[in-house]
Amino acid sequence: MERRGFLKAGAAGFASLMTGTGLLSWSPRSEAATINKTFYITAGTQTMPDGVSVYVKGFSDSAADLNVPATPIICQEGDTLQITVINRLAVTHNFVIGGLKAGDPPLASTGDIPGGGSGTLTYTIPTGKAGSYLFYDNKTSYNVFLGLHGGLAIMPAGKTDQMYSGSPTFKKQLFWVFNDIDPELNRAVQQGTSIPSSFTPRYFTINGLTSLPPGAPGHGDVTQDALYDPRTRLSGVVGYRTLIRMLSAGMCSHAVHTHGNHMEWLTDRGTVRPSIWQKDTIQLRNKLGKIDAIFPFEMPPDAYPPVTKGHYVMHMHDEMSQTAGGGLYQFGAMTEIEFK
Ligand SMILES: [Cu+2]
Repeated sequence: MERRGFLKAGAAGFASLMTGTGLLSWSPRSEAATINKTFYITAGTQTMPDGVSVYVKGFSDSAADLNVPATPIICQEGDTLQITVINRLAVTHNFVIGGLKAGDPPLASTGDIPGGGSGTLTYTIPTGKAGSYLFYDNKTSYNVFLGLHGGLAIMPAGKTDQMYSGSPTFKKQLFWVFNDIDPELNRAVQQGTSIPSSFTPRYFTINGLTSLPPGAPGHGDVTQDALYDPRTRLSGVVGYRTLIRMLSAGMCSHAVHTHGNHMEWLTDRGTVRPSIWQKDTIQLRNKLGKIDAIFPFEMPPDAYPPVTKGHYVMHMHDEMSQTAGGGLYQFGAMTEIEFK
């Protein structure tokens, strides 16, 4: 058992990772800065929508928190990241920033952090690295699935509204970090038994939460319901073009689908697409897949008579990801899109 620092994630734990509206806020600087951040590796349980308690680990903001995913980091090219990770658990962990493109080695790593110890990563970001990154633990092949992951946004130097130099512009940005949970794996890690050789996902999360449809306990609670979580929900008036940085921490490939508008598909696995397709459904690949897309918040073209307000949904077209516990429908990775 990994008892040290054992916590219960819930409203309090998850609430602590919400910052303001939940959007990434960014003001560019003419000079590079050093970004100091400390994460605490903590563990505990999270209750799934069917009542099952699942063991999770996170890169948390304090020793008393359990944040899954971690609070995101935003910075710009030229900045120096100085990230200290304090391991509150008994087993060795690490912290790496994944590569920009599929197959790239990690940008940087703390190296091994023994139980009870700490490690620091210092990395000055060169020009050309603007993009969306998953930071995670790659000490084992499965630590990332337990919740040890988060998003890093690197902005092009001096830019407020482009994700790479010359990209279409946006007004707001946020992360959708997806994970797939096989409770058998989490239980094996908790109990120190052998790691299962197969992976059967039973829960699918977006920024650590699932949707809780009307009538379900927790529906509408911004700390519990992915439909309402301000870190996740798309909310804006017509013209509030929103960049969505989508990262896959999990084992499953997903088909992200938005109602209301098509998305402008900018990148796949760190590579800028040769042309920008407007798509309502985009594949997010498994095993560290990532895509960046802009939800344009245009007047929904299919509505007649024309509308400027309304509620739509992002759900995924791989049906299993919309369930919990092997079939409990609409308790999965989805969120709301609100035209205000
Ligand atoms: Cu649909």
